[in-house]
Amino acid sequence: MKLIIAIVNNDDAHFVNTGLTSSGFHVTKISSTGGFLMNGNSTFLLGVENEEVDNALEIIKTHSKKRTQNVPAIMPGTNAYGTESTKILVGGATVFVIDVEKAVRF
Ligand code: 2BA
Repeated sequence: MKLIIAIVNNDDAHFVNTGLTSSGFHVTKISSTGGFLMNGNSTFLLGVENEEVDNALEIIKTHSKKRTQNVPAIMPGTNAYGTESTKILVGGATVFVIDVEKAVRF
């Protein structure tokens, strides 16, 4: 068994959630915050059988869009933010797949 941890943009979270649950995956969705932009995002936890990992990843990939986001530019040589903004590419999803030693439900 594997634990999939998928960090997804909030705008995609509903579609990822629906895609996974309608395909029979058991999902826990946690409200989370990115450390860089400090924007809200959604972290999904899924315990899945090994042979279902690729199927789950494909669903997450399908519903997680790449997008550009405007962020304030930092003034050169200072820690201050300027009035200029710059664009960065965010997403689709950031995913980790971890071996599960044991899974129990009481
Ligand atoms: P944030 O940390 O808020 O990062 C948002 C976006 O800012 C990132 O998009 C990336 O484009 C950029 N970014 C992040 N850290 C940066 C840095 N040190 N220098 C320059 N640009 C930086 P994504 O890569 O798509 O990440 C989206 C969210 O996924 C992240 O939000 C964070 O919550 C999570 N994440 C990404 N990589 C992670 C990792 N290795 N470990 C844990 N969480 C991660």
